[in-house]
Amino acid sequence: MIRIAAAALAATVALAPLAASAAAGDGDTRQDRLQKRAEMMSKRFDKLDKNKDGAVDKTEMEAASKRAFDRADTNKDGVIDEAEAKAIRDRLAERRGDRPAKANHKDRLARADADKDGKITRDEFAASAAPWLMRADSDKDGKVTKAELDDYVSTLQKRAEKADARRAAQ
Ligand SMILES: [Ca+2]
Ligand SMILES: [Ca+2]
Ligand SMILES: [Ca+2]
Repeated sequence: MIRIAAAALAATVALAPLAASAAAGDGDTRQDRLQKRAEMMSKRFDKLDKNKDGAVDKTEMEAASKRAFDRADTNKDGVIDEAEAKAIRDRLAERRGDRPAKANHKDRLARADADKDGKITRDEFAASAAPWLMRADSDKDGKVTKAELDDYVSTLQKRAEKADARRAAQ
């Protein structure tokens, strides 16, 4: 049981942005959702930065993705199938302590399955799990510093403010 929980948690690490978006209620504004996402990203960042040098590099991201994949692939056949994906979703839902996985949540895992064969390969998983952070790599040096993450979040925040203002004006 402990092992299962650890596996699900590892999957949660790799799929953090999913959890953050799924945790937000429907009535939240974009800013509310973003705030939750920002907190999640910051926690994620600290976990990913294994050598504690204040930056998350590609190696650290790939290592985290690999660990998460290995744990999610419980039958060790090299792909995350529907049942294993469901286990991730159920665990995320359980962790949030509310209703079963929402549709958007499901869609994101489904989106990782690039060739739509119902199975997520290691490559597909790596491609879907890590890049959320790389978007923050503004100087494109292959690693994301905390400052870059903060900048990225404030850019998203400004965008969300505009979107909320637009929505309020309608
Ligand atoms: Ca690091
Ligand atoms: Ca499998
Ligand atoms: Ca950088």
